[in-house]
Amino acid sequence: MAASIIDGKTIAQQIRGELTGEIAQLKARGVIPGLAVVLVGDDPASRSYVTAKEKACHEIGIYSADHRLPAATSQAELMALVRQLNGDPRIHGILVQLPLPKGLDESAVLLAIDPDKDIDGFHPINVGRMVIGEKAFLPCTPHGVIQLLVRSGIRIDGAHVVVVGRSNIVGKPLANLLLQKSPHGNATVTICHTRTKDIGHHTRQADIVVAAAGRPNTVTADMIREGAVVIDVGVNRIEDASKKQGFRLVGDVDFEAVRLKASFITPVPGGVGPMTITMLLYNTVASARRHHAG
Ligand code: L34
Repeated sequence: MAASIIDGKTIAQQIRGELTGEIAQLKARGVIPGLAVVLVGDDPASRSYVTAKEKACHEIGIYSADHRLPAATSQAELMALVRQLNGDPRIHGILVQLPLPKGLDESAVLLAIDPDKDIDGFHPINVGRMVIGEKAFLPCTPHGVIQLLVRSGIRIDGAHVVVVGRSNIVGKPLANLLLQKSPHGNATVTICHTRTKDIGHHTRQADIVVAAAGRPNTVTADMIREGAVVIDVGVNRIEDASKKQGFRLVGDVDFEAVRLKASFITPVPGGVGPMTITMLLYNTVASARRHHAG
């Protein structure tokens, strides 16, 4: 079987279209959703993601406040900025792009963000709320993966999903969302990681495989059951002198071989990446609405 390609750009565009109406309603009440974007240091990939996020805000009518700080920024300076943004009424969402440069304490920064402005869903309060199934900001990449599945007509309820990767940003929260007792959950979830003995043994049982390991070729064709759904969260830069930027992007999945066996597969680029950005817009709009409820 040759897989259908799940087009993340098209689905992202569809959701952005839905948000446009909500933003118009907020604006009619004098509310402009506002996102503060904080980037510390000059990691090229982070810089490109942050730029794409700001552009997406601009296109849809979300106010974005750009804060680009040098890698030498101190913990105290960064904490002071977060506190200032916590108190800024124009700002409904605070995004501190990860990873932070060495020497900065990531968890202290995430803890300093007002949970009601934590549109990444990384504050322990929101992580905890998500785990027990309470209303919370859902982390953007996991939420984007779920939307890709749901909007492609792929049934999560009752499916066996194998998540490869256990990061705090993707693997752990995604596994949690998938097993929630909810219409977009109810999956049987297995999590594999670097210490798993035989990852293929697990992935071959899966109806849906999510690759979120951060390493090219982590999921190869021999690891996939015929007809399985494969979601590739990886975004890896591979040196390539034939490209004008000097690199090309690959995911964690051996795409060309796996697409011949899977029923659905996401490409890289153009799969999960655009959804991550879209769910950030979604959370920012939701936060603006909550801040101005009633
Ligand atoms: N705080 N840090 C915070 N929140 C996040 O949600 C993220 N993440 C991850 C890294 N750090 C973060 C992102 O924004 C990963 N990530 C992200 C966002 C966008 C894209 C990829 C990763 C993306 O747009 N990918 C495009 C290709 C981009 C390119 O050309 O370089 C794609 O089509 O996959």
